[in-house]
Amino acid sequence: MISFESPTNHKKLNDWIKQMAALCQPDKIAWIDGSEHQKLILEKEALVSGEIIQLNPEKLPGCFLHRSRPDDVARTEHLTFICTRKKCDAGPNNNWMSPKNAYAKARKYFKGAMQGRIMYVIPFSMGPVGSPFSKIGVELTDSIYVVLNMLIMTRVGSDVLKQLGPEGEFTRCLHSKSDLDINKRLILHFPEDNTIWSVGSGYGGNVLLGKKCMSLRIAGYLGRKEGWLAEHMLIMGIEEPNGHIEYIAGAFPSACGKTNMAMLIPPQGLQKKGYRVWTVGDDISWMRIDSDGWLWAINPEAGFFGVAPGTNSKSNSNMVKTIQKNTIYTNVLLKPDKTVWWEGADGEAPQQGIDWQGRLWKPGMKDEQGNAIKGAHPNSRFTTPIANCPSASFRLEQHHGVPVSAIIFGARRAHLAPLVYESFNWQHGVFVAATMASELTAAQVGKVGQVRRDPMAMLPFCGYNMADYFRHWLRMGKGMMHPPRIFHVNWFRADDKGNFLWPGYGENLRVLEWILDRCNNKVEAIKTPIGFVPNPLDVDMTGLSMQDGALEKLLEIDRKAWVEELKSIKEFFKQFGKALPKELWQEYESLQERLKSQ
Ligand code: GTP
Ligand code: SPV
Ligand code: MN
Repeated sequence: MISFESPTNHKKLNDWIKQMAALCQPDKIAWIDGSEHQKLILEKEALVSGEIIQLNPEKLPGCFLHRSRPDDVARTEHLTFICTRKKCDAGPNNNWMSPKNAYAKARKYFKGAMQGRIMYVIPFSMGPVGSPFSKIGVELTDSIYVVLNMLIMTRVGSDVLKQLGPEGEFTRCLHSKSDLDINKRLILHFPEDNTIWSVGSGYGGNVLLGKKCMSLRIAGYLGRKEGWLAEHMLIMGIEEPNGHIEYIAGAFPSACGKTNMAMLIPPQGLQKKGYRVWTVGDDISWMRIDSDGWLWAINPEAGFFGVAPGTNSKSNSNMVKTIQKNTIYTNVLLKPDKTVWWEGADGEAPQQGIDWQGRLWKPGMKDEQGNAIKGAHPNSRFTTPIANCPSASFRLEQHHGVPVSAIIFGARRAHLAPLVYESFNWQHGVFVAATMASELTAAQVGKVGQVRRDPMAMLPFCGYNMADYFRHWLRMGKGMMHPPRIFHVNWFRADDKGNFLWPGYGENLRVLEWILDRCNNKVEAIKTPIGFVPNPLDVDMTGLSMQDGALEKLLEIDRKAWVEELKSIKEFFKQFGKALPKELWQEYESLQERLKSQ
């Protein structure tokens, strides 16, 4: 058996590491201490092994490029499992395996998988170390890429072990890239054991186990037990000129605009109003009811793992500034000057470069089917510290988080969903969120563009039965004196030719302004069968020219299409059987009534 020196006297942790090492058989065990010194050594090793490529040190200091396997570029939802003793506890929307079978199957893949490799031990905290919101995890991995990413995305190192003490609770996260074989890939969650096993992948959401696996699937399970929420949400603050800041949390499915909104830059036309936007988080929000009766939120992460394509100085100049240093780029195009490029980056496409698969690339190249070959993968990403971001909130390290005034659910839908509407109350808001649907993007393996129901943007991330999750949401609403108001937005409504009707990005502030006015009872709204929509005159359009009637079109409710939508909502609800809270059927019937009668 491999022996190792441990910096902690946490017996359970040390025993677990011993067991996992006996299974994976690494040559060596190395503890990650979070120091700059150790990070530099790891970077050197990864450069030598070719796992990362050094980028131009003058133009992009501390930045690296990594290429993953072509079949390992997005989360593989069909290989992701919730392993509870009872199948019904995973619910109809999760893949399920019994813990016994899952451990047995994965054990075969893990066996000896780390031979000739080092097993890195990463103690990490999701949330500021020591905050009552925070949770500790320990990830064991044979990938330096994972270590380097975790150093950016989470708080790693010795102070985490100190916080953990000799007996503290932690999530056991085991990862091996093994031979990166998609046929031997599994992402397994054991909520009843506070354990995650991931094997056969090297891609972000599959392997940075503090992110979706722990902070949503496992944390969601814990949150239900302990009375809090773990959500796929950005958190942003909007500061008025008088210095007052209001916080909004927003759930959008993957690659539907959370990162962009979290660091939005006010559009020209609204600039004289003097708003400033502060970024708390772009992907995950943990929320608790405080003694003041408000919902408070923290971002458990310390970095952004953002979508590269489409990121430019116009769409997101804060992010462009953020990713100039200490950033890991994954699956983007490498330019001859050792900088990077992607579709929708600033400037022209380079004359040539090395594409995300490591092949020579020139603009205009086509594949056998005649489709343009992309320089960067559509789900190429960057990993970068939040601290780099010019709009990073000063409340980031506060153990208390921020109070949430409004929760926004956003979907990508060419039709149906209007630009914005407000729910009538919390229960109706939970119905709106539970029935949201969105088009698939490149962030999932699957058919891009297809509409699927994605409740709370959590379909792939809910670690237990979604019917129980809806019930938990309903119960949370009852526990608050000042529940946030719930809204739905859609930046992606399109005309018949498929062109977006709304300019989006910074211009979205116009909608957020209306949302905050609603929260502060400053503006009336129009009651429709689906909720309150703005009177078009109440959306400040200063400096934004749109075609006559475009805003009206964006806010239009197509009653017939909504009646159609009811059918698919019914189908969706029916799969939960008796487990679905009756309040949601009540809301369904009320909506049906309103669509008929008004
Ligand atoms: P994950 O990291 O996968 O959870 O995604 P995300 O929700 O943070 O998505 P992100 O902000 O990275 O946006 C993904 C894509 O949506 C990018 O291509 C953006 O350019 C595009 N996008 C973001 N905001 C808007 C918008 O307001 N309008 C339009 N049309 N596109 C947008
Ligand atoms: C998402 O897909 O929602 C992401 C990227 O934020 S990943 O970490 O891969 O889940
Ligand atoms: Mn996400």
